Amino acid sequence: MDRFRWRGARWVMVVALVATAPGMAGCGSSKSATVSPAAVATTAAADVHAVAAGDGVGTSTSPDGSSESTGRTRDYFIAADEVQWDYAPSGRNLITGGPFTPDEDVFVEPAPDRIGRVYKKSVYHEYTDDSFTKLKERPADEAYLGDLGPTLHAEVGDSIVVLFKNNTGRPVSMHPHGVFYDKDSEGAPYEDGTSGADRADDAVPPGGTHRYVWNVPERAGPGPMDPSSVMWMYHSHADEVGDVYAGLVGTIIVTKRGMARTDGTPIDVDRELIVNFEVDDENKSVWAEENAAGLEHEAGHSPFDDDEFIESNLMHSMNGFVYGNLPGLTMQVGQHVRWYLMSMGTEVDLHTPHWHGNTVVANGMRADVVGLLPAQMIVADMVPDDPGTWLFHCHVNDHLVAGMAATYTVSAA
Ligand SMILES: [Cu+2]
Repeated sequence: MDRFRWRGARWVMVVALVATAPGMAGCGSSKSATVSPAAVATTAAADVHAVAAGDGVGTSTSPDGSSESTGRTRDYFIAADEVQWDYAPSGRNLITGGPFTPDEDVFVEPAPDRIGRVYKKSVYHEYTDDSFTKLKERPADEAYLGDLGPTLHAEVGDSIVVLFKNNTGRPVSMHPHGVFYDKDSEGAPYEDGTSGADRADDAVPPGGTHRYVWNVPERAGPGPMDPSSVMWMYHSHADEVGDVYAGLVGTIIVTKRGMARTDGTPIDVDRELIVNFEVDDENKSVWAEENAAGLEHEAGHSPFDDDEFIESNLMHSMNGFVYGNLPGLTMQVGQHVRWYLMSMGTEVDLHTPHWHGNTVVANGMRADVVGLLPAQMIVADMVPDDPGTWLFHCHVNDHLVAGMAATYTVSAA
């Protein structure tokens, strides 16, 4: 276990060894690494600085933008915020180009006994600093992320430090997949024999803050058959089911050592796109009762006794959008596009994302459909050669007709 106890002096020593290995950058600079404007345009960039600055561990950037040494701490300021989320902000079915049909209105049309397409949700937002007073603006080319939280990037060897604030009225947490954490950074309450400070991460109370430290050893990075980066998710685990359906989900992208730009994105990828396929069961969100408050229903019954009401709250979404409302999946012919796909949910959440027009390589195999089960993640690389606006949808019939469809656009090079 010792080599995984990446704390204090031992962690610094590991970093120092890496930084001075043959072919790696030398030491000497203790100044903070800066994030280039290009980097800001492609990621929700962290405040990045070298681990153990002042201990002789430095960072440098090569002409192509790749970082030559690792061991950065990537600081993020993330809050859980309450929002009113619109699953179809255009008010139309942008796949058909027309108004919603009666069958589609089941999910999106508000009525005296139906919620419609706008729900109270909780989502992760990135802030500029620990005052949590200013949201970090999401670049226009990341608008497609929708209700997904900020994308956290890291290179193998780095640490991710999240100062988390809970601005919602419910206890929530941040539980990461894949990375290395101690018990005070797991973000999940269960009887694990811990106590005191080791439980402060489990469920951060309303108004509270917690500092999550997630290290990124080799086993959190790409394996032998993976491309230059892999994805992990993070999500709230205080009320595992209710929090995730409320919207508290985001992703972590880990790039192979030596393959990252300063902002952590892989140098061999031009465009990263992250899409979560999920039947958002708003009946099981922590806000379900509040969302249903004031609706008409049979005297003496809850609206949740009504099967048709239950059905109307199953939002077959991609990043929180239905019926083509997911915006901005854009790219150019010849670019190296990396799709990071994931799913959340329950037994209905078996999804088969399918691209029209172009193909991908996933798990080393050519495909235009890939498979996802709940909480599964898959990386698919595309070099589009066919310009146009193309359908990108779940191929499960029931999901497709319920709105799990979007388009992506390939422009000429
Ligand atoms: Cu599906």
